[in-house]
Amino acid sequence: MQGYDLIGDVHGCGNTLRRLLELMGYSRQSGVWRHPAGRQVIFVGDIVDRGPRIRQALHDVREMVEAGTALMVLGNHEYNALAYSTLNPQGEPLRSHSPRHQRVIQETLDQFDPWPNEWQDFLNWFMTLPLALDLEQLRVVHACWDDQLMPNFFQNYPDGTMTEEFLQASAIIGTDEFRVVDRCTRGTWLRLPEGQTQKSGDGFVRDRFRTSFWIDNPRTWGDVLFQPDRLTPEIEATLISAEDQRRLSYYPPEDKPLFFGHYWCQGFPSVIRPNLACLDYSAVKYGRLVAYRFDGEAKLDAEKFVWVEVQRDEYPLLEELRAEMLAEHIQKI
Ligand SMILES: [Mn+2]
Repeated sequence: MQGYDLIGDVHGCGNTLRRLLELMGYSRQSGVWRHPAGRQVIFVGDIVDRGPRIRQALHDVREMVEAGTALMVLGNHEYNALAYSTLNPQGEPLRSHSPRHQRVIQETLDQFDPWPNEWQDFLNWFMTLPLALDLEQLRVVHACWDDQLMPNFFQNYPDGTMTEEFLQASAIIGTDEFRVVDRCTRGTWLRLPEGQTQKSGDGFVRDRFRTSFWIDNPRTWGDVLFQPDRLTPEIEATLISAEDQRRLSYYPPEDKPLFFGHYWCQGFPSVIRPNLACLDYSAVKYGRLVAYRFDGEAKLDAEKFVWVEVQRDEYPLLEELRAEMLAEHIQKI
């Protein structure tokens, strides 16, 4: 056991990712980032969308995975890209091309515009990545590990990856495949009262809120709320109904350490519970790109987080970025 370095949502912060790898002692040798002691990175997903260097980040991550210096699980953004780009038997995309969905993926599509074949190749590669990892000493998933769903899923899909049929079925609400993808990549959530919506910090209007999956006997919605935006005090005081209870999930304190991303945490990284750590600290919103350096401990320790702050250099002027891409493009031809 050489140790694992678990890295949170990158979202196209490609230079920041390189700074984090360097900070942890990784260096790039013949195109692949490696650790001298053979440590492995595990990415919790969401490499794509939002940030300025999606393509660079994807190349770095994929080269590591293919060389065996990293593992990765799918994030909701990679899953959404697959569903957006895959047609059902009726010839419609599994994820509709609505303005809202378009807005989420546009940055990725724009950055790959000069390299359409390459993007298709990355989509094919996403299909080879698992929805979750159940390793000897730890578990990894993008958003939520559900004890009710995962044993059955791994029994049917031992390597945790989707098949074409699974992907098709996962786009239909109510199927087992939908439930697994929804839990693993989006986590648990509850719907706001009929007709109510909330505008989140990222500018999207939502009719639901994200919930935690580790509170012992939660009583109110406020007890399980887990997202940067609070609800109104009245809504937070809503009692959890039996129906809500069915939609929530609980990860027991005696289970293996679980690492995940997804939740736009803010501030300095901390351990949620001795067997739970979220690694998403909003890198792409000028937050921190966070890693946890795991060495097999049964109790996670806040001292083992490392991070880099996302700096302005991750965001050059658009023209500079275009010039950079053009130069690289010319180099290739
Ligand atoms: Mn994310």
